[in-house]
Amino acid sequence: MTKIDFTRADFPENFLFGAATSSYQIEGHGFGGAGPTHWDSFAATPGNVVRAEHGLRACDHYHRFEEDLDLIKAAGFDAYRFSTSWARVMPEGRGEPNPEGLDFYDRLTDAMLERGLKPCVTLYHWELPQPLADMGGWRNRDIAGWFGDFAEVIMGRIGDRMHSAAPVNEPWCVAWLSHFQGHHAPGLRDIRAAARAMHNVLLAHGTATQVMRGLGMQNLGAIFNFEWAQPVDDSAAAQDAAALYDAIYNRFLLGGVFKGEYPAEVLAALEPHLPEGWQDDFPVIQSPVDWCGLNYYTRKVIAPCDGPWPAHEEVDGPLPKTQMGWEIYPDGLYKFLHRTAAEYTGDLPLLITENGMANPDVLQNGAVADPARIAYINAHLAKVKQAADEGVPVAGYFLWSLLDNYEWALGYEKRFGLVHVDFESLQRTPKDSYKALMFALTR
Ligand code: IFM
Repeated sequence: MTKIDFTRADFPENFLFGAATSSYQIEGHGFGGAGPTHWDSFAATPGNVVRAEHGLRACDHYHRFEEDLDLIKAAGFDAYRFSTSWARVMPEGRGEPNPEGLDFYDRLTDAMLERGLKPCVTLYHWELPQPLADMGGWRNRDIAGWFGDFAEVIMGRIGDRMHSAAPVNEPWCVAWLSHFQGHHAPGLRDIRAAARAMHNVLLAHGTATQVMRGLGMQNLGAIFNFEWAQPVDDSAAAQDAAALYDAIYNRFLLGGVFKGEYPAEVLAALEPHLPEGWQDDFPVIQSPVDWCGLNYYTRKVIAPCDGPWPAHEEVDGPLPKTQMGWEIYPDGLYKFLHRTAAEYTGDLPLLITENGMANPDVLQNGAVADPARIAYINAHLAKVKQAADEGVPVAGYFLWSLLDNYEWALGYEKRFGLVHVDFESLQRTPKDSYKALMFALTR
């Protein structure tokens, strides 16, 4: 079995190692009185999700969370990054909370603490309550207030025991992937919807941050996803196309939170669609945070193309790929760590809040050999260490994901877990990558 090339001693003092998941992807949304979400209706619409799979049972973490936390603990992780489902806590999105939902997150929190695991919560990882989607969801500016109320309710219950909290996972996915590209719920392909969602998701982030500060919570962060934009060739047109992709994907949301401004080349197209008075929202959007989370998986090779703005497209790249078809490019993580600190966050701690790979893992004789995943983790940890050695204030690394789970529009086929899940029996089997990490972290 191949091994992890590093031990804790290779990383800065108090560096956190953790495993990450999200509510809709593992819990089983059919249990415990959760309300319908826009993912349920998106998945029920033909053509949106592979085999129209949904999250109603998922990994049944709702009933099996003790077993799952035991796995996190046994691997030697320090922390568990999980998310809270808005629709489980408030089935209508507003108003009356669901006591069963609040009790679930309360028990989950205490079960982490009993095992000595640090609870790192993300409040929203994409399952918008359907009644709020019906009112325009992320297109409606009122969502910032609705989200603030949700933050008050859920953190009023468990916030006192959180090690860290971040309002929204991957705002680019919430806004652009879901409202411009149409790949995720609500499946819109509309520049006006996308522009509004890009802004409103940051307003919601800032509003919830202020609510949590008001509750006395500390160690609050913001989590963004990043993809390195590689021009397809040396032409000026390709350089410009990649720069625009970078501005939309990597710079817009980070710039909103840490600079109080949006990149000019993106504003040129989005400004006519932004809600009136959008500039006045930056004091809320820029509510101070204590750390910045980077979710990193891959790069994209970008070429110019004909058609309306942004007039660029992703093209096939030459590097080895994961089961997602994503190129393996650890240098991108290194470059983003340096760039984020140098241009946006300064001395603020940076955490890699997601990194990992999907692999067509097969359970054979009670084991899963996944040397490709071990190699992927080694290659990325090497870049994290290099950046840390060079002075970037990187403070932690979370694997995506603990379990094989619901990979959104791609259903259950793409396996990201350190632990294999049989989606018939729901049996969990630690893969070789889990065992290799366990060896490295408990040494
Ligand atoms: O599964 C997702 C997760 O929900 C958010 N970040 C990327 C992962 C892999 O696609």
